[in-house]
Amino acid sequence: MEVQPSAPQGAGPQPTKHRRRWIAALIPLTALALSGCTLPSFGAYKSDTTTGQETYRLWQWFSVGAVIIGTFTFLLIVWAVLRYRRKGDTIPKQSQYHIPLELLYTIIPVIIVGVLFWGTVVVENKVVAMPKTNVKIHVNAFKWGWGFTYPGQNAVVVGNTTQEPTMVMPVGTDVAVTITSTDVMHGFYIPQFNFSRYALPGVTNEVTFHAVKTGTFTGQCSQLCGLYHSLMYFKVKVVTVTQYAAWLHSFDTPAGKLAAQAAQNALKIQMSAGLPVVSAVTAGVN
Ligand SMILES: [Cu+2]
Repeated sequence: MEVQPSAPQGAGPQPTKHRRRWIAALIPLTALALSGCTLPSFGAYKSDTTTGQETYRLWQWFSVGAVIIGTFTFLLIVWAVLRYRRKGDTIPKQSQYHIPLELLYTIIPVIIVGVLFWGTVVVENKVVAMPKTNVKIHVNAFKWGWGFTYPGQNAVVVGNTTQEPTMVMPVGTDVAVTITSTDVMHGFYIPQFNFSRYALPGVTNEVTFHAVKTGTFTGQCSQLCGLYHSLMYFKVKVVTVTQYAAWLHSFDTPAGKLAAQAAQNALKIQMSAGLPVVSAVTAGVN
């Protein structure tokens, strides 16, 4: 490889001090832009349920607050670094017992924490509210799958590691969901609902979903529960109220009842097997 003789000192154009500063400022900004800061979602799902959207808005406000406070702190650090960067400079004037300043930097963070706390409490209260409704779904997790039953109805949906079950629910309606587990801790997680809740043995967790649009969403177990945890997927299908009624009625026909019974039996076998059962039945029109 041919080695180019280096240019004599001072021959080429030297970057000005000004330009060097610009380059130094652009490096962190480029890193910030390239690191994928998605706006205005800040990386969260907008969500398709009313409470999920509340959570999303809370996340947005928290993120905006974090950006403002982070920028302010960053600028203060940069200012201090540049202002006192020269070696040999004497230590800047030290302010001790500056009461107004000390009060300011104590009170402002307390107010910030108070606002974050207040916003969280307001949204959490909405998320855990259980308005009265006739539409109910019971979710049961087990090693390694999900069973969805509809109290007062014949509908049963069961799935396992090789066959994702689909939880069908109506749009624009409060749907009361109870969550349990047969064996160990699982996590009932629907990313696009901004929702996750433990499925616990011996404990019944409750939540109400109010979906704002129809569609099919992916759900999965969010707790490392054992060997086939990574295969514990399910689907959530939000349909119109009419489609939901028709789907429920499909289990009331003799054929539907048989399918539901088969699904119930499959559910029992799966729960007692503790191993993935390939031949599980997913009943109903999914
Ligand atoms: Cu699990």
